Amino acid sequence: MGKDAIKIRGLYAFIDAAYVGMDGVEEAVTGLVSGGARIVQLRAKDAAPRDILIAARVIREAATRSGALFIVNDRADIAMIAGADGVHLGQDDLPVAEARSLLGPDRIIGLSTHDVKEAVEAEALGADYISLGPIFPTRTKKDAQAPRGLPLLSEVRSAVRLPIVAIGGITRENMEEVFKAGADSVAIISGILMEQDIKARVASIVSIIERPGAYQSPPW
Ligand code: 3NM
Repeated sequence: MGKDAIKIRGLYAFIDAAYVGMDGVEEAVTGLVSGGARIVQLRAKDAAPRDILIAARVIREAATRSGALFIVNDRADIAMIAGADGVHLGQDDLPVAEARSLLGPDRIIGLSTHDVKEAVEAEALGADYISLGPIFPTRTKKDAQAPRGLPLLSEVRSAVRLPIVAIGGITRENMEEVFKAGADSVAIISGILMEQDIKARVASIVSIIERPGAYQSPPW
């Protein structure tokens, strides 16, 4: 397991080019990390690889300055070249084993899952964490599957030991029930990036998550 996988908890924030544009990457990462985000993923589904690399280098610098983890979506090659802390793979991206042979034992590999079977497989394949979604309806992912709901999250919680990042339609207002259903981390894209003041929204989310006694250490 990548040595930093243990840090996959709390807010999992995104720099999604569909919301901020490739020109807005620097401002977005500054807002996220200055608001207190400890994990940032670059998601740029429609951008050219060389533009993704440029953005990744900008984020790498900002994340290093603030001590945040930096994960690249889909592209293990760009994650390596930019010196990211890890990659997040979809079910149709490079297999975990091949990504692991590129990234080595210490970098983090996350895998998107949508049901118990995929979650259990992800653990067997050596992923460091899984995402599970969409929990609620989302407009951010064009090809998102049907919403899974919180009962499935609890089922997956009982089936795997890996950190679970719940994703899809999560907001500051509903995240508490998502943690209670078993998530270690909540991924929030539109619920942060559509806000006028990204930094303030992140700070408000982080202050709720880190409120003393709000979330007990999970038993798993
Ligand atoms: N993956 P928002 S849902 C990127 O189900 C992504 O695997 C999903 O965006 C999955 O927070 C999703 O704006 C979009 O709903 C999440």
